[in-house]
Amino acid sequence: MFIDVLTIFPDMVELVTGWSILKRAAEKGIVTVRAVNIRDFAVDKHRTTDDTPYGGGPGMVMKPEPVVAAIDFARQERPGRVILLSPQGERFTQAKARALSAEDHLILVCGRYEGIDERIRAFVDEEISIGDYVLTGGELPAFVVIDAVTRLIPGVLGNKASTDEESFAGGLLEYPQYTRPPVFRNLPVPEVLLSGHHERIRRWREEMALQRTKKRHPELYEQYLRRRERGNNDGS
Ligand code: 4GX
Repeated sequence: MFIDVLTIFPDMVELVTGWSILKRAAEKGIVTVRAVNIRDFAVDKHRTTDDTPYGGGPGMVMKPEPVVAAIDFARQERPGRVILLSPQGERFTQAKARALSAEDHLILVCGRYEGIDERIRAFVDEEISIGDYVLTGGELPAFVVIDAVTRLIPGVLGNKASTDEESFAGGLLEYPQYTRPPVFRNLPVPEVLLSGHHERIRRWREEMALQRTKKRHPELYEQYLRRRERGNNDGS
């Protein structure tokens, strides 16, 4: 997969390309992340990427020409899916991450300032929000998308089992996990996990995952029960 990150802060992209898992994926040729500096596509003397809003009001607006020229550049070698990160987008979910992991080329557009010129949206395929809070730019949301999507690409993580058993993939939150020591600051590991009785362990984990999902994420719990009735337990 080829991922372009369109941003006025290209140095931030090292945050995702520098860490070990994506670095290894890049070396293996599975995922390539490229920073595209929107400022390089500004044509005026001062290379401006923002301007004051028509109609007045506070804050600055991202100008359309540099952003759309950067999108054209990203698309020139291979077609790609253009995604704008914004609080107005559709909520990012594990199902969306799974769908995007099948794409060949993602073009992630990171806005700054108070917003973008509305006409940029005519050049965007979809708009994604990572949650209902306001950030200073789309870079961190883009990195969240890159992290969730790339770990689903075969060969990026060492071990496939660890991707599908985790939260959400199976439709439930994770069961509690423990490692050594058997007692830590007076807190013991549940006896069943030390028993070596695999069927009891499996049932305990299932029960804990159900209880925890019901308590912490009732909406996900109801969805899980409905899917189980339909005879589907892979989270889809
Ligand atoms: N999930 N932000 C984007 C600037 C902006 C505004 C409008 C495009 C259109 C966010 C989020 C988020 C803040 C990133 C505003 N760009 N993005 N930025 N939450 O809060 O995705």
